[in-house]
Order: sequence, then structure tokens, then C-alpha cells
Amino acid sequence: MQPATKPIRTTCPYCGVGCGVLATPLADGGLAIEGDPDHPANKGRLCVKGAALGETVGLRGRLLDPHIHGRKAGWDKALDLVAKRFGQTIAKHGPDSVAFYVSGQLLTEDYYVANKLMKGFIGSANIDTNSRLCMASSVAGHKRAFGSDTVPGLYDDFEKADTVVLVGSNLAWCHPVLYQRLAAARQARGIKVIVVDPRRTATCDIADLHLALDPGADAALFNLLLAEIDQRGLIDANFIRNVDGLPQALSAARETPPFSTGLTHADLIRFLDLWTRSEKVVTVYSQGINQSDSGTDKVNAILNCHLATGRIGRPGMGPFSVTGQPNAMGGREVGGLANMLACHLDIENVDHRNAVQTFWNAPRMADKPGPKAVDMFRAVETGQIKALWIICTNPAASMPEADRVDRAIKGCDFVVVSDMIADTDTTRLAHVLLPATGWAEKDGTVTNSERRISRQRRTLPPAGQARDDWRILAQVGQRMGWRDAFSWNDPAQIFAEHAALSGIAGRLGRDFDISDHAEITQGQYAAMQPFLWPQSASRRGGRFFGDGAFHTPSGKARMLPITPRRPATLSPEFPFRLNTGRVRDHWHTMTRTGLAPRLSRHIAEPFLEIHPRDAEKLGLAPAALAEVTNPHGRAILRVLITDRVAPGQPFAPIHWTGETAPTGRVGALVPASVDPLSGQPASKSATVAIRPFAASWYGFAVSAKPLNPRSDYWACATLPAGYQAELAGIKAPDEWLAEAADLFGTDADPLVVRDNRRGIIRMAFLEDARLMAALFVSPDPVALSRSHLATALGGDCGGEILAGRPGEGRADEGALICACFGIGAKTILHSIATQKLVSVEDIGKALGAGSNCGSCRPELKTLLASAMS
Ligand SMILES: Nc1nc2c(c(=O)[nH]1)N[C@H]1C(S)=C(S)[C@@H](COP(=O)(O)OP(=O)(O)OC[C@H]3O[C@@H](n4cnc5c(=O)[nH]c(N)nc54)[C@H](O)[C@@H]3O)O[C@H]1N2
Ligand SMILES: Nc1nc2c(c(=O)[nH]1)N[C@H]1C(S)=C(S)[C@@H](COP(=O)(O)OP(=O)(O)OC[C@H]3O[C@@H](n4cnc5c(=O)[nH]c(N)nc54)[C@H](O)[C@@H]3O)O[C@H]1N2
Ligand code: SF4
Ligand SMILES: [Mo]
Repeated sequence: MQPATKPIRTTCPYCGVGCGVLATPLADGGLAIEGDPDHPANKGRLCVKGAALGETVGLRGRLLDPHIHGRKAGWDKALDLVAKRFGQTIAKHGPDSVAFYVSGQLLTEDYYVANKLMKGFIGSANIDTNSRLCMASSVAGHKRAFGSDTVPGLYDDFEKADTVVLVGSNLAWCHPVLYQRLAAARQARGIKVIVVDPRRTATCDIADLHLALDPGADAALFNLLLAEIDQRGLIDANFIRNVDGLPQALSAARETPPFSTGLTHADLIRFLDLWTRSEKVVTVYSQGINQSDSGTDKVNAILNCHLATGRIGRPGMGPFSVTGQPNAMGGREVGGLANMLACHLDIENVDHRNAVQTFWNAPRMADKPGPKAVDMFRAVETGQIKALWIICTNPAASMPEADRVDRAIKGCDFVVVSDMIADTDTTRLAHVLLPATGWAEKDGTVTNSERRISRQRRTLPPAGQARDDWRILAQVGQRMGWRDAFSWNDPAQIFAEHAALSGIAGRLGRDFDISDHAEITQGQYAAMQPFLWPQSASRRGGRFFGDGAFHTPSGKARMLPITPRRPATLSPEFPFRLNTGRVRDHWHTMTRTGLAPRLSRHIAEPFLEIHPRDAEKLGLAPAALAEVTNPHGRAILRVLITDRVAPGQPFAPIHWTGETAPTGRVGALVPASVDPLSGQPASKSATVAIRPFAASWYGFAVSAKPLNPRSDYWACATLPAGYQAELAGIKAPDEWLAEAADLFGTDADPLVVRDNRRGIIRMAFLEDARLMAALFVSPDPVALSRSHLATALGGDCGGEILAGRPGEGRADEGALICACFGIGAKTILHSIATQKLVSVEDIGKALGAGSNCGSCRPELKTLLASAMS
């Protein structure tokens, strides 16, 4: 396809690495995507999710018009209704009877407007965000230790360090470009990499040491490290003058028994040696730390070690919280959490509050923190919150106790949902549904994990009637009677306002000050280059805290005494601890990555990683289905037997929903137990029971048209030429032909092969000799080449398709490994064997695999190892 215009510099809308993207509009309305060689975060690299962005910008699945009670409506009608219902509810029940639940995937400008509307004009702090499920413990830990929510370091530090410790972070899959930067630097400089994760993840591929500690034992580990730091005389006498709380922190640390982590003595000693002997040490942490009911303590246990040694804010050293969402940081800057104000100001500090009120000329400021996400949905459940606006997040799937949250939203008097996608678990619950512009259509800024602010630029026109989130919010604000305060014409004006407010925050001693941009013009905004905050007359970019100046009232940092706590105890009834997290090629509830066929080829179904010993005990065969239950919910997941997880600690990914696999919603199993300080849920630790799911039949289907599955178990995914579904049921349908007709929405006659003795049925629906749909059913998990059927779909074929494997002369690719070049495991293994390939680089040269985005390099290594063993 010919490019219609020049490339536009923008930013990837997925993870917090914040890679620069060059997007070139194509004549067919699509986008060609490349990494931006000039963006400091990625220097031209992209991972497979970023590289596949062009496949997700079509109109498929998009919400194109406002809807009221399921019927299309004009914008004016929809906005009038939202303003009226919010206004009436506030008039009758007060400002705390309404709430916004927003997202770290909003742009800073959107987020700023939402906050201004709720905290300054509606006059309530009933606004919280999905960052509560993500970064809240890091925020709370930073604030306790530094007096501000500041990430001290830069990505460069990963490359300049001698030792990098990744704690509860699967960087290879979740921050792939940062992982690649680290892997390259490790190769060049011999950096030691330590992974601290109960699970052996793809990230362990570059680990010199993998510490598979007991779940939740992180605070104990870092307490042991702190005691060791002291033992070895490594407390930095100079730096510690800027730190309070050392004696208390040390005495708590000394009480931690040496065998409280589940690690061998030898591994523990290696860790203590590596950490203490490298002055240049970076400790990176993510959801294995944050998503815990003692997440804030875990964060502070890590920060303690860096403060005690003064290893902070200098090149190659420091604690580093990697953020998940593209604008998790921007959300924190605008005060997206219910307990914060804009520009890192504090809602409970009267000077801060007054400064913001004056600046906004706000009629009614919130003066106390609002409820955190879990409590907010409880208030929805009890009816205290009567009108709720959900923007850019899918809480009916992603909140803990997701079924309960789903019921709470269903019971709410008035629910508004702004999303770019029509059908999600949450949009289904809306009274008013508002179409938002998507990534390619939006204009604004985002802040990545290292505090770098980058422009996201409009590359495509809005889909249908979609509007920008900031504009939708401002138009409601205006309709509620605050015309002047919400009268911006473009995001540059909002950015300028935020920058001006940050100057006031800077003068009040806050870290977030970008007042250099307070007078920014539209032209300057259009040309803005990525920059690090702060940007003000007194300070530009760089690292924080190397100088020993902190943002607490005393100016000193605080070490905290940490008493490690264990996660929820198991019971005979619920003897497994379910760990949850992410897979390489999908993003959260898959509303966007689910649209790109190549992103579903890596993993196309919800699964349960379970240790061989557990599987044996439970009678779970490979590829069978397991039923996972607890008092909060139930899930049915494909069994993946592996010693990557420890016995008793199965793992399930979070990406499946009512749209893609209704029994794969693992959020339904996560209890809403939260960290007492941050309110962040313990999403890594659900106690569950597991048993085989009593399927009497299993099926696999492909179809050129969307499928309509209704079986007890199903999981759908997108293919290049249509869709696929895994199916299973407790009781077989009486009539398979009728079942297939329903599933495929067709009354055509299929080719059928039956083996009644083995209970196998195979059907293929052809149209002019082209394969339009096929269904394979068996009493055992269906063994057939899925990639073969997927490739055959839409193409010429005959009855041989019912053999379920490639005919002569056609290779079966096996599971997709390299999504960029579409190369499967079997091809790679074949080439390793026949061409005597011995390294990932060899594979790259021979096949291309792994040489573009590099996301699959850990898996290539595993394939090499398996081929050589
Ligand atoms: N591919 C992909 N990338 C993403 C996302 C995505 O959806 N898909 N989402 C983005 C977002 S919003 C986020 S927040 C990040 C999350 O990025 P990560 O935090 O790296 O990802 P997770 O898979 O949630 O969890 C990380 C690891 O924590 C481990 N863990 C569980 N319990 C413990 C424990 O007690 N201690 C320790 N040390 N580790 C433990 C898990 O085994 C898991 O491997 O990823 C971002 N990037
Ligand atoms: N069990 C378990 N649960 C978890 C986690 C876990 O590890 N385990 N992780 C938690 C974490 S860290 C996170 S961040 C959350 C993520 O959970 P969610 O935020 O619920 O997940 P997303 O799928 O990213 O939802 C984003 C929604 O916004 C829509 N959208 C995309 N762009 C736009 C836009 O520009 N405007 C608007 N209005 N809508 C848009 C998308 O279509 C989608 O419906 O999940 C949390 N839940
Ligand atoms: S690492 Fe991948 S998902 Fe993250 S910002 Fe870069 S391209 Fe996007
Ligand atoms: Mo997240």
C-alpha cells in the first residue's frame, strides 16, 4: 500500500516504556508502523504489540455513535442527558453521590479535565483510576520515603548498572523494549541480572540468578539485604545524614529470620553478594511487588536498601518502579488518584488545596480523599454512588471480585461508559455509551516510566462520531454550568494550563514542575520533542535525590521499619495460590490486541500453568480443562503443565473476557483484599480450588464469519481470514449438524466425517471449493494442527481438510513464535536441526525470526535449548 503522507511521530499506546512510533497514513485508511529512531526510549525498536498497531486501527469492533439505553442517539442528546442526570443527582444527594472511574491509558489532557471537573467543580474526590490496581503501592511507597511520588532514575541506568534486579517484573513480556535494551547492555558489558519471581518467566532467560522465592516474601528478602548492608558496613555515612529512620528500619530488618523467603542459603548469599558488591545497582519492581496486600511495605523495603547505601539518583543506580500503562505517570501528575490533587499536590494540605482552587477559580473543592477503587465500587453496590462515569477502562473484567463489580454496576441508577470499542464487559452495562476516539485519532501527551513526556499525535480521522475524551468531559462540564472553566479549543491549551499550575506546585516545593511550557503555543505543542520532567527555571530533567534533597517537610528521606507479612493463608478447601498476570502479545482485556490476528497466534486461549505434581494429584491431563473456583467466582482454563511454576502456585493470564472467553475471566477469582495504605488489590494471590472440568466433548472451530458459540466452555480468537474457537461441553448436543449451523450462522450442507466408535465428528463448510468454516469434535482435547486449519480458511480446499493436518508438501508451522515474520515453532526446530543453528543470532540470519522486534528471543533460546538437550 502506498503511503498517502509523510510519517507522523507519535507514541505507542501500550506499555509504560513509551516507545516513539512513526505512523504513516496509507491510502486505504490504515497505518504503516515503524519504531522512531529518534525517540530516546526505544531508538527505533518496537515490540510485537507496537509493531502490530497498524492491524488494530480499522473500524472493526469500534463504537461509532453515542447510544442511550442501547439505541443510537445524537451527541447533544447524550451529553445533555449525562449533564442533567449528574446535575440532578448532585442536587438531590450531594457531590459524593456521583463518581468517575478513569484510566492510566487516558492522555494527560483528558485526565486533567476529568480531575478538574470532579475535584474542583463537582466538588468531590470521587474519582479513582485503574492505576489503583497497578501503581498505587509504588505511589504510596514513594510518598512515604521521598515525600513525593518521584521515580528517581532513568532508563539509561539499566544500561549503566553493574547489577540489575528485576523484582516481580516479567520485563521480557511486559516492557519488551526496555528488556531488549537491558539484554543488549548485558551482552556488551556483562551486567549481572537477577530475577526475583516465584515463577520462571521468559525474563529469566537473561538472568544470572533466578530467585524463585515464596509468594509475598519480597519484604523479607529486602529486610535481609538491609541487615546485610549494615553487617558489611555499607551504610553510606554521608548520605544517611539526609535520611531519617535508619535505626528503626534496621532493627525491624534484623528481626527477619534468614529462612523466611523460601530460598536456598546459597541463592540468598549470591543475591546478597551481588547486590552489596555492586555500587551501581538498579532494583526494578513491578506488579509482583505492587499487587499485594503488603505492596507498600514491599516497596519501602526496597527503597530502604537504596537509601541506606545512597545508591539513588546517580548514573547506574537506584530503585526503579516500571509503570504499566502508557500514561500511568501522567495520571499521577494530574492527580488521577482519589487521594491526590493535580501536579503532585496533596488534597489534604490546605495550602495546596487553596492554591489549586484559586488557580481554577473553582466553586467547590474536594477537601478529603475519595474512596479508592475497591471502596468506590462498594459505594456503587450500596447505592451511595448513584451516577457513575467509566472512562477508558473495563472494570467489569479487570477489578478484583469482577462478578461482584459487574453486579454493582448493573445495579447503579445511571452508568455512563466512554470507550472506543462497542462490546466490552463494561460497555454492556452502560445506560449511556459514548464513543471515544482511539489512539491513532487522539492528540495529547503521555509520560513514560522515566518521566519522559511525549506527544501522541493524530494520524487518522476520528472513527464515526467518536470524540476526544477531553472534549466529551469538557462538554459535560460546560453543560453543567461551568462554561469558562471548560472552554478549551484544543489539547495544547489544556497542556499549557496544566504546565502553569505545575509552576505553582513547584513554588510550593513539589517535584512536578513543567512551567517552562506554561505559555506553550499550538505550534510549539505540535512540534514538541520528548522531554523529561521537571522543566522549569530551577530544574530541567535529570535524576532525583542524588543530592540528598527530598520533598518531605524536613527535607530528609524516610526509611521505614518493615515487618514482612505473608499473603492470605491457604485452607484445605482452597489449597492453591493463584498467581495472575500477562502474556507477551496481549494487552489487558484485549479490546485492541484481540483485533490483530498475529497477536493471537502466540497464545489464543486462557490457560492455567500448573506444576506436574499438582496436575498429577488432580488428575489433570495435558490440554485438558481445569475448573478453578473460590467463593468469588469460577473459571475454566486450559491446562498447561509446566515446572515454570512451583507446586501449589498455578498461574493464569488476565486477558480473557465475556467477549473472548466468558469462563476465562480470572478477575472474578481475585479477592478484593487490598493493601491498607495504597488500597491496591492483591491480584497475585487468590486462594482457589482446582478440579478437572467434566467435559464430555471438546471442539475446535474456524470460520470466515464471526462465531456464535454457546457451549459450556469457549474461547475465540481472530485469524487472518476469520475467527477460531476452542469449545467444550459437559453434555454433547443432540444433533451436531444443528449445533454447527448455530455456531456458524449458516444453513449450508457441510462435508462430514464421523467415527462413531471414537466419538469423532469433523465438518467442513465449503463455498465454491473454498473453506468457509470447519468444526472438529472429539471426546478428548482435539489433537489437530490449528495453524493448518487457520491457514486453510478462506482458501481452496477439498475433503482432505478433514484430515486435520497438512497434506504432503505443506509444512505445519506449529505454534507461532516470531509474530513479526509469522514463523512457527516447528519451522524453527526444523531449521535448528537441519542448518545446525546454535544461537538466536543464527536463527535470525537463517529465518529472520527474532531479528525484528525481538519479543520472541527468549522463546527462541528455549527452543534452542530443547533442540540441543
Ligand atoms: N504484553 C503485555 N505487556 C504489558 C501489559 C499487558 O497487558 N500485556 N500491561 C502493562 C501493565 S498495565 C502493567 S501494570 C505491566 C505489568 O508488568 P509486570 O508486573 O512485569 O507483569 P505481571 O505479569 O502482572 O506480573 C509480574 C510478575 O510478578 C510475579 N509475582 C507474583 N507474585 C509475586 C511475589 O509475591 N513476588 C514477586 N517478586 N513476584 C511475584 C508473577 O509471577 C509475574 O511473573 O505490564 C505492562 N505491559
Ligand atoms: N487478576 C488481575 N487483575 C488485574 C491485573 C492483574 O495483574 N491481575 N492487573 C491490573 C492492572 S495493573 C491494570 S492496569 C488493569 C487494566 O485493566 P483495564 O483498564 O480494565 O483494561 P483495558 O483492557 O486496558 O481497558 C481499557 C479500555 O479502554 C478502552 N480504550 C482504549 N483507548 C481508549 C481511549 O482513548 N478512550 C476511551 N474512552 N477508551 C479507550 C479499551 O477499548 C478498553 O475497553 O487490570 C488490573 N487487573
Ligand atoms: S515496549 Fe512494546 S508495548 Fe511497550 S511502548 Fe514499546 S512498542 Fe509499545
Ligand atoms: Mo497496570
